Amino acid sequence: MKFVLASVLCTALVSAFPMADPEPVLDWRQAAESINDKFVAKGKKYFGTCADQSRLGAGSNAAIIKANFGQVTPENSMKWDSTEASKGSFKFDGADYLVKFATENNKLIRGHTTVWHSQLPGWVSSIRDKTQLTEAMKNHITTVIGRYKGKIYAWDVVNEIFDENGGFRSSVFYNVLGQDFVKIAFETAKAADPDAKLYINDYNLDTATYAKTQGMIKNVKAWIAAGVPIDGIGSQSHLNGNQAAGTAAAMAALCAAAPECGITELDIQSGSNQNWIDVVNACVKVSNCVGITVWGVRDPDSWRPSGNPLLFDSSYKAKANYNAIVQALS
Ligand code: 9MR
Repeated sequence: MKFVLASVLCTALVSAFPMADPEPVLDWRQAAESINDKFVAKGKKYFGTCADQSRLGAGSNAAIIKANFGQVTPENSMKWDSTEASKGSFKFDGADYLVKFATENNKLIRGHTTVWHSQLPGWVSSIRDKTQLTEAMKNHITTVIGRYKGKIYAWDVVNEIFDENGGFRSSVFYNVLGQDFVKIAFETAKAADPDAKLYINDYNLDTATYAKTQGMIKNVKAWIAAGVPIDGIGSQSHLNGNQAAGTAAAMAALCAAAPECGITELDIQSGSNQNWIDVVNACVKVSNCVGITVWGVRDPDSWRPSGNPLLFDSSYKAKANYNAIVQALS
C-alpha cells in the first residue's frame, strides 16, 4: 500500500513539475587542447570567454571554461542595472559569484562595464543636472570597481560611446556632461583600483579606415595626451565572416593608439576556419594586443545564435573552428 501511494505521489509530482530536458553533460575536458595555453605560449595573457552564474551552472560550461579558457568576463552581472538598479542600493550576488569562480579557478577577469547607455536604470538616464550625474557616476564606479579592487585584470570603464560616424553617441552621459564624462569616469576608476587596466570598449571597429575606428583612435590619443588614465582599447568584434580579413589592419591601427588593446567580445556569424584564424592572428601579430575574449561558450547560448558564431556546438563539443585555431597556434 505504502509503495502504491508513493508511486502515485511520484507520478503526480512528475506531471505537476515536468523535468526540463537535461542538457548533455560530457567529459570534463571537451577539447583536445586548451586554446588558452596555446595563446599564452604566443606571448599573450589570455584567451577567454563570457559567463555568469546561470551559465556556469548549466551543462558543461564550467568544465569547458576551467579546462580551455584563461579569462572570464561577466556577460551581464556587473552592468549598472544589475548592480545598482535603484540609487545607492547595490547588489552584487551575480558579480560576486563570477569573481569567486574566476579566482578559485585561476582565471583572469575583465570587468564589464561601468558607464554604458544600455542596461542603464531609468533613475540614471533621467538625470539632467551635471552635479547629480557626476555624483551618480562617481559613486557607482567607486563602489563597483572598489569592491573588486586587486581582483580584476581590466575594466571596460566606458562602453560604446561613439556613433558610427566617429562622433559621440547621444547618451545621458554625453548629453549632460559633454565629453568630460570620459575623464571623470577614468579618473574615478583609477582611484578605485589603481592596478586594473582601464579600457574604452566599442563595436564596429573592425575596419581600419572606418569613421568609427578613426574616431576612437583620434579621441583616445587626445585623452591620453591630456593625462586621462586610459590603458587600453577594446574592440568587441561581433563579426560576420567577410569582416574577418580586415581585422588585422584594424587592430594594428587601434593598438597603436593606446598602451594595450584586446578583442573583447568576439563572435563570427558563419565563420570559416580561415575567418577565425585571421581574427586570432590579428591579435597575435600586434605585440600589445593582450588577449581575446569570445562572447560565450556554446552556439545556442550566444546573444545572436544565428550563424553559429561561437567555438563549441550545442552538445558542448569543440567545433572545427576551435581545433583550427589550436592548430594554427601550434
Ligand atoms: O550578451 C549580452 C546579453 O545577454 C544581454 O541581453 C545584452 C543586453 O544589452 O548584452 C549582451 O552583451 C553585450 C555587451 O554587454 C556589450 N556589447 C554588445 C553585447 C551584445 O549585445
